[in-house]
Amino acid sequence: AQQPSSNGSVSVEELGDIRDMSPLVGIIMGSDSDLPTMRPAAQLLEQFGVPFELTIVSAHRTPDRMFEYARSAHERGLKVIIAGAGGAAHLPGMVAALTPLPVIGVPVKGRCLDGVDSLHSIVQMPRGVPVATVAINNADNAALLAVRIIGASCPTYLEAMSQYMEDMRVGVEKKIERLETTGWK
Ligand code: RP5
Repeated sequence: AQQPSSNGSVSVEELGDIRDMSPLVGIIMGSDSDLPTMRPAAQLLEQFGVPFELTIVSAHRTPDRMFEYARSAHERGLKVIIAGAGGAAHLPGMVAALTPLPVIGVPVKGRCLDGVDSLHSIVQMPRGVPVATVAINNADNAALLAVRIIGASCPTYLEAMSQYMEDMRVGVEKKIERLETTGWK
């Protein structure tokens, strides 16, 4: 498969099998119980032709693995890390403290407190250590943000994002049209 070039000469369709490309995005999560919430991020990256890797890294249960993952991430060629966690959700913040890469945090709704605990744990970072936090359980937006970040230096993905936005606009227009013909029933 070809790597996307910075002059945008390769379209997403021409990229080939993303499994043959080195991952640009790392999707990590604190537990396998986060997987159903985080899977849409992987699906969207696949749709955009962005090579990614996905694994479990827990700030509390596997701290050494977290250090190793975060410290080696940029040397391994990753450009963005998406980190999902629930409850005392320290994973995104700790990873952001260990890597110069942009980190996107996904607050995962747990069994109690409706995910507000996760949201607050992830969003309330101290000045100097940013985590771009998306809405509770919104792994889709984490992936879309990752595509935009990578797209800033890779026109192939920027064009794919513009197309995605256009498709979304057309989808809403069609819904409005349908509802107008049925008298909003
Ligand atoms: C966090 O604790 C994980 O990110 C998960 O959301 C939460 C609960 O984990 P399990 O007890 O389900 O493994 O570390």
